[in-house]
Amino acid sequence: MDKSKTFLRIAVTVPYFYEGEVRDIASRLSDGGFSYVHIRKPRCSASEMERLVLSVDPVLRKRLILHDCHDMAAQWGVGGVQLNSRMAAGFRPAAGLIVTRSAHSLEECLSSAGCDYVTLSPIFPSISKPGYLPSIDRRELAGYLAGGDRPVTVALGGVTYDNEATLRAMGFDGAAMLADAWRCHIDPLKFGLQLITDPVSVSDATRQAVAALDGGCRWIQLRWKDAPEEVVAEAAIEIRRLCDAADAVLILDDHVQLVKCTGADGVHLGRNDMPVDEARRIIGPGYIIGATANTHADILAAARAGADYIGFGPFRFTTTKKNLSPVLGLDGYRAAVAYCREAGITLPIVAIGGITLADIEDIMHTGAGGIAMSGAINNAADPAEATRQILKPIKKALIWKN
Ligand code: TZP
Ligand code: MG
Repeated sequence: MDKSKTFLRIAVTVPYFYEGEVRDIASRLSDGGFSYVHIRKPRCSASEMERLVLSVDPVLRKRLILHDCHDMAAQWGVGGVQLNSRMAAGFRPAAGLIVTRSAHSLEECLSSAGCDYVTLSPIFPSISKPGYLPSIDRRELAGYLAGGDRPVTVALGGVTYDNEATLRAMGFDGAAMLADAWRCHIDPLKFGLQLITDPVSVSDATRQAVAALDGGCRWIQLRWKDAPEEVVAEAAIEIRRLCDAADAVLILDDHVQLVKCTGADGVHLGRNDMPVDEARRIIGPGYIIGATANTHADILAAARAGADYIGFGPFRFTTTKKNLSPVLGLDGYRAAVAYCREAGITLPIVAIGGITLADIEDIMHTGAGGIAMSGAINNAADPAEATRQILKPIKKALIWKN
């Protein structure tokens, strides 16, 4: 491997298997700019692994690196294997296999001479494991990376598309992403305002969506409690069409099983709905999952389970939702934002519950990433105009923040 030229971009799979994974792997390898995909499925069986690996096109399969089932690598036609220091001792790779090593210290990197590349982690606070923080001394790391006599070294842990340039500048030879390689990437400005529907009919649902989209909202949550599944599906398909025309995001409240068949971008789950990790395994990592939280413990649990944003509320009392949790007020948002910073949770906190135009500036000042609203838009005399007014302070705060 020519160290001076190649910057390796590597994707590490999510730890579970999901429908559509083969297509996702192929897209990362064919047009996603990734050199290799590491297949990391802790505690999987050899037959599960075989099914996944053999479903990948044989040409692309040459760029898969197995974290498990090493003995099968040559027979399955994959490109290589990833070993840890423990495994490396007795392992004799078949000729032609790429051999990579995992390391958690510079000493481990330096003892990995002879392998094709080594992944060093964690470099940044982990996204998939909140609280898993970097411990390698930055000065020693800089010295190591500047040195010539070391293996090709790829950063792992908290790596995102956004910090890839930083890693190049630090002297790394590559970047390995886990969460960021597979998740749905949404412009944070779209996440600024979520319109939550509160309809009595399909036409009412579409009317609410049309008004919010006209007003500039780019994120609709179809929420329709107590409606039969087929009626929610009908409304979702209509609103999907509207959202496509406006380049807007559509998520469904509760109905995990309708996400893929209606073409929605994801789902919002309350505290008594399907658990986030269970929904994640059903729809996979490329869809948005929002989770309702009322406490810091809820936020942490949602982040660990793989949520993409937190619907944190209620801000104040509202009649839109039954069985309301305790109200949080501005102090609740300040405390939650501080808690997330401390706990290494980077998910946007979306404020919800009884919010009006007059509250937005203050709420955004707490560090919240966005606002979710129902009544203040749907019940306004002119919902599109109300949306326009509401978006002004949100955009101002987000442009300043980003
Ligand atoms: N979850 C917490 S409060 C709420 C939901 C769905 C309702 C938000 O509606 P409104 O009318 O903006 O209070
Ligand atoms: Mg719900």
